[in-house]
Amino acid sequence: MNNIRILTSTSLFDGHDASINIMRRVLQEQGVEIIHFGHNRSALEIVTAAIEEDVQGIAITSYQGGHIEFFTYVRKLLNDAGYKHIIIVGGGGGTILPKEAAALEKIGISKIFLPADGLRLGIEGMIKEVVRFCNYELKSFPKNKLPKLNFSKKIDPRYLSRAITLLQNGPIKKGVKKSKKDIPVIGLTGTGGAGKSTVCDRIVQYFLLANPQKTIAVISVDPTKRKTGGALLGDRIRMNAIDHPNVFMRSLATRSDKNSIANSMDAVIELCIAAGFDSIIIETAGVGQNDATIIDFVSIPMYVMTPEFGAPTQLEKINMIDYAKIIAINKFDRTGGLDAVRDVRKQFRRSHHQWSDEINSMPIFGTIASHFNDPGMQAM
Ligand code: B12
Repeated sequence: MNNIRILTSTSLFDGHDASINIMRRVLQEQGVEIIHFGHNRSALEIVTAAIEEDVQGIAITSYQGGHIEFFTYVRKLLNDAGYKHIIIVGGGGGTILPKEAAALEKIGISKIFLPADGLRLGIEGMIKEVVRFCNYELKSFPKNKLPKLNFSKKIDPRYLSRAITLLQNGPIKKGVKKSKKDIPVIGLTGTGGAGKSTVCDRIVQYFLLANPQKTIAVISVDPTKRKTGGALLGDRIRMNAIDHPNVFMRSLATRSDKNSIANSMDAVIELCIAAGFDSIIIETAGVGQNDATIIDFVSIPMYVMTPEFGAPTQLEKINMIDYAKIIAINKFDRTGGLDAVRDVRKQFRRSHHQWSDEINSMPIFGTIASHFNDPGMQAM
């Protein structure tokens, strides 16, 4: 089987996400990398994400009644951008009539799954059919042959996203040219669930406010499941600021259960620099006390943690405290937030040997990234 990546979402104005959540879990069990986009997403958002993520397929559920217009518009936007190859499948239970499903299949939607298909095939059977549709290899685009991009992106994401795919799927090429350009590369790492993606989203938001002309690439890594080979690439769902012409975002699976970064990380960074981005953020998969892999790839290592790290002695074991240039104690409003900031500042001062510096001058910030205008995030 090829490395299959599928974007899953519900349609615009549709909160019925139970069905797509079931389907994406079964897809992941079949070894597929899922970029889950949640619910209530516009056709343009879905198409932009599908192009940046370079997926083979998109699975959409639509229960809101506008399925003919919605699926048709997604197909049109993809075709206009040169992405006729992306498979679209969907479902919407009894809200989509068999004759409407047939009409959609005529305009290039590969399959609309009706309740009758569920009865005939079962969920696993339907998912096997989706995997069969999407099991094809992505090859490099003929040079400069794509149609003009019909939506605004300062840097055309299409060649870059395909180059990243080829890097991840092929043998790792050491030959990606090292750039001489020196741009800030932020490495965001930290424990799973600490809120790295939300912190990342805020950094992008503030970056765009402070540098309206500058571009930024965000590469988010999530773990590949050892048991199935599938992955839930769920960071995109947390990112609101990326819906912007100056931002490119790509989710990557580790493709190994031993790493917190993707197999092709350094080459992906070089590709983003060569594409002309002014800055890059790499977000790793969740890490434990030991993992500081990211520091070899970035110029500004950042660590995101929560106040629940246990006794202060636990801090002495965390490798990233020795290397981080900035630390966010996120979800700072939880019990023990202030104590956590003090303890981490002390540990930071010890491990960086900054004995003569004022404890409050350590770059440790209590943040609540999910809050609008959070003073901790702004200070950071
Ligand atoms: C569960 C449900 C809800 C839950 C949603 C929970 C959630 N988080 O998803 C709640 C209670 C919140 C809800 C709310 C509403 N709902 Co509602 N809801 C349903 C219900 C009962 C089931 C939908 C469902 O998830 N089915 C489970 C899936 C797995 O099965 P299925 O739909 O039969 O799909 C089959 C195939 O199509 C296929 N399939 C489906 N999708 C996909 C995708 C892929 C990739 C594949 C391979 C296969 C596949 O798999 C199934 C196998 O047989 C339907 C009625 C019904 N009985 O279908 C109404 C229904 C969809 N809801 C309806 C409405 C009106 C609403 C509300 C607007 C009500 C209101 N006034 O507030 C709100 C809107 C909420 C919102 N924000 O969008 C209407 C829509 C009418 C329309 N479009 O004309 C329906 C049809 C009920 C009705 N008869 O009036 N709803």
